[in-house]
Amino acid sequence: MERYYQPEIECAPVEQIKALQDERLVKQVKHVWDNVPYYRKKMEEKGVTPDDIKGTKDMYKLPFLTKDDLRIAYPYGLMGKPLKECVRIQSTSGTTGKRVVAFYTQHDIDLWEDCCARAIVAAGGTDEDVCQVSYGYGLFTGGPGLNGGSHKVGCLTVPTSSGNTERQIMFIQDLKSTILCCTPSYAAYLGETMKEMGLTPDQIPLKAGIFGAEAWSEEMRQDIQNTLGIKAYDIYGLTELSGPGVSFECSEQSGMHINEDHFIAEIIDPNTGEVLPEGTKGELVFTSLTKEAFPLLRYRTRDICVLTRKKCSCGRTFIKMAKPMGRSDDMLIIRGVNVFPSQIEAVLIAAGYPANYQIVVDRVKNSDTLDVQVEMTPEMFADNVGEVKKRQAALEAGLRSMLGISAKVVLVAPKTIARSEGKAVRVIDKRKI
Ligand code: DLL
Repeated sequence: MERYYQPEIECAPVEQIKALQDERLVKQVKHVWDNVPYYRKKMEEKGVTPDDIKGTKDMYKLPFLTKDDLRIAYPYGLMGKPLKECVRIQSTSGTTGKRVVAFYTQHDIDLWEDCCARAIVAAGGTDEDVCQVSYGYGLFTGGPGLNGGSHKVGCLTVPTSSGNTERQIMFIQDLKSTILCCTPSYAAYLGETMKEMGLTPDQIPLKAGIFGAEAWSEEMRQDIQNTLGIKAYDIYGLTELSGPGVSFECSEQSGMHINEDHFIAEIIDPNTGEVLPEGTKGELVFTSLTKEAFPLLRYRTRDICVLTRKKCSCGRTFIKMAKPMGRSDDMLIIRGVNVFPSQIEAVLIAAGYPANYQIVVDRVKNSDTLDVQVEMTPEMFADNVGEVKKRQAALEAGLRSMLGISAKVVLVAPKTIARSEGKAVRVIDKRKI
């Protein structure tokens, strides 16, 4: 039987959710206008005032916010509350450019943890569960967010944070952890290690996993589910909007319900900014309706995605987003063709390879090259050279048919490619270096 953390809103009639969004948007625009001079100026430049925003139908009038705005306004320029009322910051890893620092009031944290609690309950979590949180704790939102959600559900929370794989497995076994929260790449690594230790899925007490923070394919989900003997649920979020729990998967495991009482989602054409109809692929844009300290209106995530409001068998009425296919800034343009790492991953896993691979892009004599290094399983590694060559050719054919361009496949020995404890680094683009 499906269970909910806050059924009154998670399963509310769509009209009720939309009316709530209208009401909250009007309030939030006023809050931002009154308290965030940076955004007010953007509105003034566009000739918009809070009086023009009567509900979500007027959203399109509001200016977008981008990552560049966040950089310019760093660190305090987008705050909606005085520092005195804030109790926490979280921050992105800042691998490209300046870090994003997001601020929270106690109220913001409370609502964020509710969102994470909804995700845990949707994955079958109850106060009988032992929830091991193996996302990083600290500035990264993964650990603190799921930790708070787990408390709210009443699970016994095991805050292992990421890394120290042996200890993770010891706790899973000794404390009989039933729910695992971490990145999908770390879940795959934990699964691989347990398999090597001779543990079969029925000897692993886990029953569910809540995996997100990076793009992962449907094939990778199957792989993790089989190795760990669990149901693997996707969870999405970003620091700018609070962290994990902006959207989460239910028992249908076919896309993530967006917490629409807290966020409005739009899909736009990344080139023109035009709002696209439901069901069309484009860039995901979010407006936070309830955030006090860091209220972002029409924030461009750069994630490429599709929204659908088909009836869901779980009973939730929140709109669903498909798995993001990667970020528009993750998208590689190789010989003029758009390539997402997730497409490559899908081909590899469907052909029976583990999700341990690295994509190397370079430019040789003015032409782009695409090399995919893929780890073999120990069984494949034991094959003779002729067999390995055949496998290589088969993968190259599979990639050509998926991507429309050729790629060179290099099969490497098991354990050659570095494992990740957090977000995996899949692409090395030497053209930019
Ligand atoms: O990754 C928050 C999070 C933590 C989400 C734990 C889920 C679980 P950031 O570090 O700010 O926040 O990175 C946000 O990660 O814009 C997406 O590109 C990507 N991302 C997050 N979740 C997913 C997902 C956290 N389920 C960026 N699928 C986002 C694909 C995801 N990409």
